[in-house]
Amino acid sequence: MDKKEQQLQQFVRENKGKIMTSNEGVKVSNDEDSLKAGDRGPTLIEDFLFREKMAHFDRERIPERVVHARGYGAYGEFELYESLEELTMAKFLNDPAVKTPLFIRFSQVAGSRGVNETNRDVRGFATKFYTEEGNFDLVGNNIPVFFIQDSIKFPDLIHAVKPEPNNEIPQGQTAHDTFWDFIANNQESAHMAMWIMSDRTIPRSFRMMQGFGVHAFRFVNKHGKSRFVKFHIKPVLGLRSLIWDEAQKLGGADADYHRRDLWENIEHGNYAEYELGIQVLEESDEFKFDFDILDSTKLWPEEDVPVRMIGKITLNRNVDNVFAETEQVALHPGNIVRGIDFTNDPLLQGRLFSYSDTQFYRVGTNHQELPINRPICPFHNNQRDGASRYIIDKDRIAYHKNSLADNTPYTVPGSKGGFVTYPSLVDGRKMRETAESFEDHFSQARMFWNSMTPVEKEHIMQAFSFELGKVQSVSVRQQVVNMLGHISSELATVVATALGVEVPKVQESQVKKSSPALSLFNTKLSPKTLKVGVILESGFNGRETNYLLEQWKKVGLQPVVVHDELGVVKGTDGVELKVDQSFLTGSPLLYDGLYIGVSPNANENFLWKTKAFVIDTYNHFKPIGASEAAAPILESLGILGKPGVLVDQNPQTFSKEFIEAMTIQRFWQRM
Ligand code: HDE
Repeated sequence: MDKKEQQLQQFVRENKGKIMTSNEGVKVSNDEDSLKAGDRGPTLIEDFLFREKMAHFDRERIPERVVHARGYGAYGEFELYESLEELTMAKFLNDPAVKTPLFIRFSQVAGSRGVNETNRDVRGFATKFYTEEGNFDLVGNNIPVFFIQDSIKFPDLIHAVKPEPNNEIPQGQTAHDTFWDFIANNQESAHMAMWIMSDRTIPRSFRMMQGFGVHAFRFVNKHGKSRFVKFHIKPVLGLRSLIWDEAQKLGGADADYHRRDLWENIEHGNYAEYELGIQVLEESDEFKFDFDILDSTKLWPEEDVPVRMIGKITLNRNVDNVFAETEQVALHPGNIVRGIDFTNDPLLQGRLFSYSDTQFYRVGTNHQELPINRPICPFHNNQRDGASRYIIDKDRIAYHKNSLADNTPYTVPGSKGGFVTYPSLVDGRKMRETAESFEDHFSQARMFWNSMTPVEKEHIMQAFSFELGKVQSVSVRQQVVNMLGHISSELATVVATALGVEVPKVQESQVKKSSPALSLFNTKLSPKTLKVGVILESGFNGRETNYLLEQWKKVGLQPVVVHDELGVVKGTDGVELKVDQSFLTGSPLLYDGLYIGVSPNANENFLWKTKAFVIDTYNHFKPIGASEAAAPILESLGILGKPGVLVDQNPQTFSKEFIEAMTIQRFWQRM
């Protein structure tokens, strides 16, 4: 048990097998009838048990986060590969022997707490490291850049993306007028607009997406030397995304798709693993780039500033109570520890105010005392009182400086571990202006476009055409397309044609550079934890199917047996398999690939449903495997021999080929 878990255990309560009492400790004899005057009479206000229960219920909800309302979290740990002493004093980055407990909350930005989880949206990727020197929160996203450059515009951006105020439509979607009106009229969003129209915003799993700290931070070492740093988190399973048609339909098949994926995999011991990486820039290199390194609408290309992997993150424990832990967790980019510091990035500076301010309002004055938020190191100061104060400070002295308590709690200088702000030079007139170096909005958007494979480009063009096709204002459509013209004429032309607006006559960016690291298709993939729907009819080939399932499980694939009824399905050779999902409770959307052990002689209804599953899987470019007996079914659908469609003529070779096909996952040649 790590230190955080030990701390949490003090607050965990189990109610099973216990006597029911009120919160004041009075034993309850009846929790079904309120106290009434006669058995048909009115309820009496004297009923303190009723009043307590109902009044508490009435206050069960706290205000949801104004953004990132829907989220899901888990605990884990961070292990450092080697000491980073030369870069930072942060103790958790100095000693590879120390395992740092952490909590990560993944989230969606736009929707309310109940929104469908596969909507196109940026995902929050927010980590609280419980270090020995206090909490360090890396509150990032799954995209390395942001819409705006100055945080004063954040309320405007969010007003534009949220459901429109007159009819509260649409929920958790960017496909509406006000959002695209904002983008067209705030062109620093151009780069981010490209990212959000890519498949990054419809990830396959929280376990298969990247995280980015976005801003430039600082590392400061014990000699007081500072360097700029950006944080990256890369998933061990590689990057995978859904496709748009799947994402939309999954909203109906399983609105909890992502939390279920994370929760189930952690429950099954398939821990989510990532590597933490850093890009480091010497202070002397601050002005060596053709963009401003403090501008959060720009990334530092990995080919120019390599990402150094510094440690491993493992998520290995689900929460006990989503409200107490995931809903009450108070993440804040201002939570830093010695050895890490802020930069002047104007987007970061505004966030430093917003997060603690929102936590004070949302969770309360003493939110830092809650079990999920407490640091694992001792904490003492002269802050006192406030709503729902939990700690009982028994000292008489609550001021600094004092003589009555020997001037304690005492402060400590930097040399003894006290936090000391890096003394960066600040010199300038007060003004409300954007730096000239922040003014190029299209070069990196173009670089992103150049870095995409043809399939990714196709998806981006479709996404723009879909989203803008939902926009009612022709003028807004035209304005966005005009903006796209600065990025790529090809993109603007395709989208303009789809929308029936004019092809813009603007000069496209001349940037030729591309950054291969930006493509979703350049990561090493693993078949681990992918799901295979296995449709079996009664009398399926028992020995062969058992063999295949075993081989697949060995590499970490997760077969899901599908039949027309739940219970068990009986095959030859005395093999009986538990049915995990029926045609009714399952869906081809929920599997990453399909295997059919069904013969053309199966009853018509069964065949019909099998075919429906095959067609969907095929249309989503996913692998399809079939027993030899099932081959005629594929033939009748005209897909036999197509890419990623495999027939089992020899179980040994077939099982391997199917695993390879699952690893590849999408057979775009079918497009
Ligand atoms: Fe946030 N953001 N944000 N944001 N953000 C919040 O804080 C804000 C920004 C991010 O799982 C809020 O606790 C401003 C960038 C995540 O609990 C709020 C600006 C990035 C989460 C807030 C930004 C993020 C939030 C709402 C403009 C990526 C969820 C509730 C500068 C680097 C954290 C809350 C969780 C949440 C403000 C922009 C990531 C209102 C003012 C850039 C992952 O304080």
